[in-house]
Amino acid sequence: LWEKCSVPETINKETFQKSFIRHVNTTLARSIYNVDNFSAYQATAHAVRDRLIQRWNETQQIHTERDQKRVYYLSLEFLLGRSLDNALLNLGLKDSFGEGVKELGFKMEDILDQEVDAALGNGGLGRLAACYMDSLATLCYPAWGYGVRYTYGIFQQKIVDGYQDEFPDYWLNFDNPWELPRVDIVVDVQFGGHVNKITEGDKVRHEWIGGETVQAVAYDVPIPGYGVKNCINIRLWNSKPRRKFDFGKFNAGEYDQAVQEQMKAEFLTAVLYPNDNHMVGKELRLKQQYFWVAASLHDIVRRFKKSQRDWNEFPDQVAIQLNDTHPALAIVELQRILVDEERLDWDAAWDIVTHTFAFTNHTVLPEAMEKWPVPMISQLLPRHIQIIFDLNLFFLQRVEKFAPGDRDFLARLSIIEESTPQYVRMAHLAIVGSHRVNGVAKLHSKLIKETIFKDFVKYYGPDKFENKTNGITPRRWLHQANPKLSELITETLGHKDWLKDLTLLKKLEESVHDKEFRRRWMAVKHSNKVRLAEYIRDVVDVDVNPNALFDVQVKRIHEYKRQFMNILGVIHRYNTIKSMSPEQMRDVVPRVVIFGGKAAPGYYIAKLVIKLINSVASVVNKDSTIQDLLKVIFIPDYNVSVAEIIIPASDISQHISTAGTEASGTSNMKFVLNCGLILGTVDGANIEIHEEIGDDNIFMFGHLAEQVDDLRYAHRYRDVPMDPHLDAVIKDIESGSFGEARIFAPLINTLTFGKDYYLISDDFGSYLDAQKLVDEAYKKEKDWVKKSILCTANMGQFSSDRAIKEYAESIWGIIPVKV
Ligand code: DL6
Repeated sequence: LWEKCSVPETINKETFQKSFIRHVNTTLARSIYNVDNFSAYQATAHAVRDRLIQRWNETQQIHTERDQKRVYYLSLEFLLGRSLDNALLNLGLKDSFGEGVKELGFKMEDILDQEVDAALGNGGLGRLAACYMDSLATLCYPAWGYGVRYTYGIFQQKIVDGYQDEFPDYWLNFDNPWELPRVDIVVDVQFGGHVNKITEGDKVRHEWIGGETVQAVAYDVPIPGYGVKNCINIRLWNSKPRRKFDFGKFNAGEYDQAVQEQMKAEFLTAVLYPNDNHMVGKELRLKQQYFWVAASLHDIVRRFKKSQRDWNEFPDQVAIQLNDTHPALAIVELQRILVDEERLDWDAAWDIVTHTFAFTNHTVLPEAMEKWPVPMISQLLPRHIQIIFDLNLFFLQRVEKFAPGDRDFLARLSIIEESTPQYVRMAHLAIVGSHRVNGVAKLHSKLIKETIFKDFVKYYGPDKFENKTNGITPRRWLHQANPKLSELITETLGHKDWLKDLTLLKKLEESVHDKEFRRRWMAVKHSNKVRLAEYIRDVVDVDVNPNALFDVQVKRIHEYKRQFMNILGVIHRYNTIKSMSPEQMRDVVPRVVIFGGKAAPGYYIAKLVIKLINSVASVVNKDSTIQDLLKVIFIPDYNVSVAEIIIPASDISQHISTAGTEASGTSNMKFVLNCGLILGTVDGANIEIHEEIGDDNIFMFGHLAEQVDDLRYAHRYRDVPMDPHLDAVIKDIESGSFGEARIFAPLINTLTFGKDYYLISDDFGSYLDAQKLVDEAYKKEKDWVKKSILCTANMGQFSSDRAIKEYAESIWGIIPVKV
C-alpha cells in the first residue's frame, strides 16, 4: 500500500498535468476553468512539493537508520529567494513541467514570476546560509538548518522623491507551499523567572523556574539537492503563546488585556531585524536569539537521546555550526541542559560542549560585534548569566596559568567586558565554547588572527583558527539565473557535470580562440542586458541602451562598501563628458551605472547616499547634451530575484570596500561566474578571485589593508589635502548641481569633519584611473570577450560545494549519506 501511495518519481508531462489539475481541484478548491497565473503557480508548486516531501521523507528515514554524525547549521538568517524554479531545476523537472503548463495555456515564466521571495535575511550572511544548504543537500551530507520563521522578512524598499521608504514584507499573506507546518513539534521556551539552588548531599544543582513561557512551533522547509534524491531540511521556528486566550479577562470586559499575552508571544518572531553588519541592542532581538537557540537545541538533544547513546558520544554524533555570534547562547544552553537537566558534572559537560560547536566570524567591523548588557541577560535568562560567569571564571583561571599576573591580558580575553553596566562579549563566548573558529576569506581569516582575536591566538595557538573562503551555488547563480549561458557551457563541454564540479569550467579556456564560440558568448550577455534593460524600463521608467557598458554595484548600502565613492566617480565622469567637444565625445564608451541595495532604516548616512544617487540620476538622465553617454539607475527593492536578473547582465561590477573591511563578499563571485569583469579593491574574496583569474581579467585599485591604520591616523592628526578631482566633485555638489546642497552636507561632512574614515579621498585617484582602464579595455571587444570567458572558466574554486566539503572534512567530521 505504501508503495502504491507514493508519488511517481519519474514524471512526464501527463503525470504533471494530472497532478496540477488535482491540486487545482482539491488543494485550491477551484474549477479548472477558473485558473489565473497565481493559481497556476500554486498548483505547480504543490505538484513539485509532493515530490519534495517524498524525497524529504526518504532522506530523513535513511539518515535516522544510518545514525551517522549530522551537522546542524544555526543561522538567524536564510535568504532563500524563490523556490519553484530552483526545485524544478534541481529535480530535473523543468522541461516536463514547462511543456505541461504550456499545453494548459500558461507560460512558465509568468508562473515563476508569481512567487514572492522568502527574504529572511539581510544580505551576504543569510544568502551564504542558503547556498550552503543547497550544497549540503547536493553533496548528500546529513545536515539540518535551524532558523526563525519571521512573519515579515527584510522590508520592501520604495523610492519616494529619491529617498528610501520602507514597507512591511507581507510574504506570508498568501499560502506558502514551501513550508510544512509541524503542529506536532512544539517546544516550550522559558524567559525570566528565578533560579533555586538545591543542595543534594555533596552536590548542588540549579533549578530555573517561573517567568513566562512561549511556544516554538516548527515549520520545515525542504531543500532539494541537485541531481540526487537527497532533500534536507531547514527547520524554522515560529512563536506562539502557550496559554490560551484569557476568557476571564475577556468576560470582565478587558478585551485588550485578554489578548495581550498572545500578541506579545506572537510578536517574538514577527520581524527580522534589518541591520547588516551592525549590532542593535534591543531586548526583543536577544529574546529572538534565545527562543531560536533553545528550541533548536531541544530538538537536537531529543534526536540524540532517541539513539540511547552515552552523552560522551554527543560530539561524535552532532556538529553545530554557529553562523556568526547570533546563536552563541547555544553554547550556554547546551551546558545548562547537560548540567541542570541531564545532571552531568560541569567539566564533562563542558568537554562535550566545546567538542560540538564551531564558530564562523563574518566581520571585523567594531559596530557589528555583538555584546549584550549583563542586566538584560540576567533578567531574561537568570540561569544562563550564572553559567556565563562560571564559564568565564574557569576560563580566566586557565588563562591566568598561561600568563600569570597579566591582568590586561585577562581583561582583554574575558567574556565579560568590565564596563558599567557589564557586557557579555558574544564573540568571546563563541570562541571559548568552540573547537574551531573560521573566517570567510584568506585576508579576513588572517586579519581576525592579527586584530580582534589576536589574544585568543596567543592563548589557544593558531590551529584553532582556520580559513574557509565562502562559496556560491552554481545551481542558482548560473544554471537558474543565466539559463542561456548554462546551455552554452553544457553544449561546449558536452556534459552537465560542471554543475556538480565547477572546476570543470576550466576547459572553457580552450574555446577562447574560437570565433563562433565568442560570438555566442557575447550574444548571451547581450540578451541578458536586453532583459535587464526591459526590467529597468518597467521599474524606473528609463530607457537604457543594451550596447552601453553596464556597470553595476548592488549590495547593502553601507559606508564601508563605498557606494558614495562610486556616485562621486559618476559625477566626475558626467562633468568630464560635459566638458568635451563633439569629437571627443565620439570616443567615449557609453555607460549605464546601476545601483541597488537597501539601507538599514536607521542608517541616516546610508540613506543619504541613496538620495544622492537618485538626485544625480535625475540630472544626468535628463541631460541631452551628453548624448546618452551616461545613465544612472537606482533599482529599488534589490533582493535575490532581482539579483538573478541583474548579475548575468553586468559587464563590470564594483566591489570597492575600504581594504580590510569586507570580510569576503559573495556577489563578486556571482558576477565573475556570470562572465562579468570586476573592479575591486584588494579586499575580501576579491584577492582570491584575482589569484584565480589572473591580472589581465580584473581591475584592482586602492590602498592595501596594512596601510589603512596609517592613513586614518594621518587624517585624524594632520591636514591631509583632499584629492583634487574629489574636491572638484564635492564643490559641484555644494554648488547645488544636484539639488539643494544642504541636504547632502552631512554626507560631505563624513569626508571632512568625519576625517574620511573610509578613505575615499585616498583611493579616489586610483579609482578613476582604474575606471579609465575599464573604458579602454571595453573598446577592444575581442579582448574583452576573451577576458569574460576566462573569468567564468576560472571560478571553480568559488563553488559552495568546495566550501562545504572543506567544512565537512576539517571541522564537522561528517560523511555523505546518499539516498
Ligand atoms: O560571509 C558572508 C558575508 C560576507 O561575504 C560579507 O563580506 C560580510 O560583510 C557578511 N557579514 C555580515 C556580518 N553580519 N553580522 N553579524 O553580514 O558576511
